[in-house]
Amino acid sequence: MRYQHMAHWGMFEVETHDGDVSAVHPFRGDADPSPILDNAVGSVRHRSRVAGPAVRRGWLEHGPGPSDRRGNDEFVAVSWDELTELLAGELQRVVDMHGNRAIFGGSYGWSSPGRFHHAQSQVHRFLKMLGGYTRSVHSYSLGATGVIMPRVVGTHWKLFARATNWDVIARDTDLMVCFGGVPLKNTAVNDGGTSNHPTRGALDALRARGGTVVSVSPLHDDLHGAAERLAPRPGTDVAIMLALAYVLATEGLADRDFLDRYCVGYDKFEDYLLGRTDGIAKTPQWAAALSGLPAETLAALARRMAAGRTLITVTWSLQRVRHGEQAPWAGVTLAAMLGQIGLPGGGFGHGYGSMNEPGIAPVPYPLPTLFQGDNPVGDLIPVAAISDLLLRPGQEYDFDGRRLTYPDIRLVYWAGGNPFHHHQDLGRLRRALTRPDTIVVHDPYWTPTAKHADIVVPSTTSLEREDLSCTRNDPLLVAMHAAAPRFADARDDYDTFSALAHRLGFGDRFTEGRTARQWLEHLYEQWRGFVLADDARVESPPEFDEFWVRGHVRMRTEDELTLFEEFRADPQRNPLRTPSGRIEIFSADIDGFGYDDCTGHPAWFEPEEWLGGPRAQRYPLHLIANQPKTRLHSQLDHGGVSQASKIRGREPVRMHPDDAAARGVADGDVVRVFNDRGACLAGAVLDDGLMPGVVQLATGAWYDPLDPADPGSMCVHGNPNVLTADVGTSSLARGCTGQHVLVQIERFDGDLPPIRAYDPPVIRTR
Ligand code: PGD
Repeated sequence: MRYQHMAHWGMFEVETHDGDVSAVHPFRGDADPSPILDNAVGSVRHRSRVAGPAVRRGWLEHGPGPSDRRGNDEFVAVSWDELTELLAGELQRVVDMHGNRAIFGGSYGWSSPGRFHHAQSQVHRFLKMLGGYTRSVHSYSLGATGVIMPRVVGTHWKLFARATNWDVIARDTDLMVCFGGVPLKNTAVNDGGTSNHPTRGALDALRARGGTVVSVSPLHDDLHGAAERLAPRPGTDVAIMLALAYVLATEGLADRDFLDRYCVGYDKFEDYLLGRTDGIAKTPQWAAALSGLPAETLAALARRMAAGRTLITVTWSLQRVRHGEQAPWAGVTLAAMLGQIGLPGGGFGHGYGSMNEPGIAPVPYPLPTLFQGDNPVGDLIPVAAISDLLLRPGQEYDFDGRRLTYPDIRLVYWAGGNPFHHHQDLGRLRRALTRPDTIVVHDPYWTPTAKHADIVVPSTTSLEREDLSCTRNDPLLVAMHAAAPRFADARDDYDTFSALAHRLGFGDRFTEGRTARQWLEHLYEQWRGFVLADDARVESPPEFDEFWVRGHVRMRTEDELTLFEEFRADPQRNPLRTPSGRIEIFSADIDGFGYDDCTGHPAWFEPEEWLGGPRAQRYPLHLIANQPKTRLHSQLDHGGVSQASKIRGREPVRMHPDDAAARGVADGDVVRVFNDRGACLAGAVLDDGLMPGVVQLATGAWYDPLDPADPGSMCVHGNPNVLTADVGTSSLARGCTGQHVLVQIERFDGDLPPIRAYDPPVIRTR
């Protein structure tokens, strides 16, 4: 028997044996399925599963309150009735004594696909009905972009959802200049799932037609296959873009008509570019000194860009650094100077190679998502300010032109995310997590976040439940069939919240009288109405029962899409949603905020963590902490594909052979990666595809402190977020900056500590 299912990394069929996944078969319609599908084998009954409700002993015995025992205490197994009683009572206490704003329910994280059981939708809907919660805005993926791009081009999500299609690029682009490359490993993944992976094929088709791809990245494998590779010093892409813009401006290659008709503020930017405002002309020579790339190469590239149909792309990773607002802003500005925005195969793209979605044709229908309602509480934080929120109650801070105050948080509620994966400076996060009265975590696994909770709620994995899967850029609506029985005493998050809601007096409102299966039918029928009303639909969706047996329905897609083509065709009728209706190369609003770390036009700001600054004297290696290729984030780190990449159980750190030799490190050695914030062990992999001075350690190894009592303890497993700085991109967006950090590396000759990351904590019965 095979069961059809969906993961964030693709559609597949599952074979099971003894209640667990024994084999995985990719969907036949997928052109390039992801190898990480195999991580699902053995994942349902893995020893790291949370088998039943558990409460931290200190919390159970002493009641709610700040505690430094979190992450270093044993748990007590409780029944579901006890859990419901304790948790409902604690929520009520916090609401009565401190108000709903004392609950932090941001609960950031990817959880698993499926539109109904989506953990964030469930927790947010529940907390809204409870009276609201302090929320988080934007994402770790796109913290800077989410704030800067609406101010520059009036949107951020349309840049991906309505990106120029891969088919158009393969057909029309002459030159694709990719800042950050187009890393295929990231296109394995799509938030909500995907039925096809077209990126590899599209790039191959572009090259077969005679198009050229230029990859600007310190990592050779950020682009597969034939490409011109420019390896700059990390963090200098904006300087490179400015130098390219300088050549266009000074050699008469900028499209003045486009800049006049479709943009505002070019002249102010040009004053900066040419050095009229700060005395520094942003010449190729100037950028060469910063980036290490030859000035002639940059000048020649600029001229080639102006000579044909050119697409400039910027990966999301380039905005996950200090001053991350600048790279996408400078990229749009450069594309505007070429005058090809809105033309097939030309202009700007953001996120090709960051996730599967950009470049895939969108569907024109609303998705069958769970309506969450309004949040009666107005307090918010930018998502990556979690430690500041907990450590600085009452303190004011800047965000996107506003002055906000951190509320005093008493209860933290997390379902479907892993802050010990996603947040920076984990030592600081651990100190922050000592402050609240109560931390609640729903997760199928004993992640490090679950181990730091007071109340741990065992969730099912998506494989144990039925759901609907679809995303805004995939033609299929998919029936996700349950493949395995529920593990031990795990429950769907929906059932947990239903029980809590009943205990708190709003159960009927929360469930609307529906079982989970009835919710799926309800969401499907609503969605079916939209499709049936569309005369141009490609397929008529059948009634639910037939759909469920058939497995999927194909939707119409908007093919041949070019980003901003309507705006180009008629900027008066189709203005951008910016104050001017045009592309804001200069933003009077941002200028008016008076921030010194994000001014009115794109500019070069020297970061703290880069090889050209004073900090590199102490920590001379630039670590790129990017997305892993063997799993999604921290999910299924214990799976076979992820484990096969580890070196003596540690996450691999890639180093240039010269850097390794200078430290007496051989391939396969365990090394200590450190700076003044923390340290971790990792396994050395020598690779001359990295530029010297650059090392790479992916995120996602489960945090595993040598001494769980010590917040500053070394992670023995290789989580780079013990090293990264907990500092926002700028006063404007305060986005995550985890992608870059300076470190030193030495061979580790001590006794190798065991990996305990996947072991459950001590759990006693009463
Ligand atoms: P995941 O590992 O996906 O990481 O951070 P995120 O928190 O999303 O965590 C999801 C959790 O949900 C897992 O623990 C999983 O078990 C759980 N889960 C799955 N299904 C369910 C369910 O049905 N119910 C419940 N309750 N739980 C479920 C990702 C974040 O990390 C992102 S998006 C980015 S882009 C960032 N990138 C970087 C980076 O580039 N560099 C650094 N240094 N750090 C980063 N962190 C960010």
